[in-house]
Amino acid sequence: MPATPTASQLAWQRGEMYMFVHFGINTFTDNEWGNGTENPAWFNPSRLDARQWATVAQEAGFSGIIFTAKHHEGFALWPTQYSDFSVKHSSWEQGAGDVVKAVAEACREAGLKFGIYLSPWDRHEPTYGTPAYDDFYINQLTELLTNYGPIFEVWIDGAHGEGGISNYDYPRIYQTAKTLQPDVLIAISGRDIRWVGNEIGVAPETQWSVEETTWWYPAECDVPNRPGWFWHDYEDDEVKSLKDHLSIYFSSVGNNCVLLLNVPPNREGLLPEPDVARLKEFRAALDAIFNENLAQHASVKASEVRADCIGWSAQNVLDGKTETFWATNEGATQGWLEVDMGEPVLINIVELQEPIQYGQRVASFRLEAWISNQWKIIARGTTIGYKKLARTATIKTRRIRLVIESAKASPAIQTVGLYYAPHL
Ligand code: FUL
Repeated sequence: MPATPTASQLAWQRGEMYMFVHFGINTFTDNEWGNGTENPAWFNPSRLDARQWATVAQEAGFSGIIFTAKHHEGFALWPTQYSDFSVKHSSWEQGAGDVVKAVAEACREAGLKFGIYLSPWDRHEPTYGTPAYDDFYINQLTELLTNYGPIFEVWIDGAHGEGGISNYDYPRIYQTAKTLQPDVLIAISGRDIRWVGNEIGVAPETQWSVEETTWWYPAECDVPNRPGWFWHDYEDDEVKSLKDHLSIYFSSVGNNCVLLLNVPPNREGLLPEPDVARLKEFRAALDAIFNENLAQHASVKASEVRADCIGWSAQNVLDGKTETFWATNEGATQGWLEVDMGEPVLINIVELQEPIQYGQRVASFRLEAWISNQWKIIARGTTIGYKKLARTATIKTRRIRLVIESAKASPAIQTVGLYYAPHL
């Protein structure tokens, strides 16, 4: 059996974009990595409003939020019973507040998924580095996975700086998480979601969500919206540009990955205005580009159509549905699809999707356009997976052909979309 995603992995991938939220005592000390000697009283957002975070995320099209419940310095943003280094001893809400709870509730109200980042590296906890720390981490994880409703993703950072260790009891962490919440996905230092390998939002062109043929292990691109992960006032004018956002979207979501974009709340406890404004522009630009598949009324033909069952027609690639697609016969490793729009259309983006619920198959392809009475190659690519957004020169053409040159199993295509983005 080729590897296929679990139901949670599939839903996660289809969510495409999530918001990472780095917030904590570092927000008040201007650190990126705190050292664990901070005074909890310093954590004092003046008007923290997790609903504002959730509204901004939801309106920008993110499917969920992953929140730093605890970063490397060890300060817990919920009143953990296992340490005094938490919001319980902060000035905020006289120690009666719980940021994790506020974010979890705001996400639920906004229809967003809620996930947590729980740093294994803990520079405050006295047991760190001894076997007792494994219990401590499990205890905190258990609190988070028990008291805050469904958690879709636990982000277990591999960062461990000087004095940190890299080897925690990962099997136990994984077991505990899955026992408490069977649908949770464990990311980075976990088996469900892998780190793409950089923090710039650029996935290498070839992206297999399959490892060792039997293991579905899709990649996530985490990238900060500013130079740092935590808020610093001197970075208010270093927010990523719309051009950066679009380029990151194409090189992450458009390269078979999930995008995890970090937007850090400020000392008030609000997502800063420059980031909020930019996210609005980003949403508007995506809507303008992907509003309408320019091929939606085209007719589609194919090299072959799988014969063992009805319902694999080439035309399925235009119906916008995830459960219908074009399929080739068992044993095929190549094939082509031709989309005829009836009249010339201006395009510069070709969107391709495989029905990944049946695995990932295409290993190389080329795109051709009928220009000046002949087929011209307009793009070449390797993997497709959940989604490939191939950018082409701006061309006017009536017919586009996807030629699958090699595949690990008989190719199937769920979507062909044609778009034009003046911004690009
Ligand atoms: C890294 C951490 O060291 C950064 O502070 C940040 O949390 C990033 C998402 O992961 O490994």
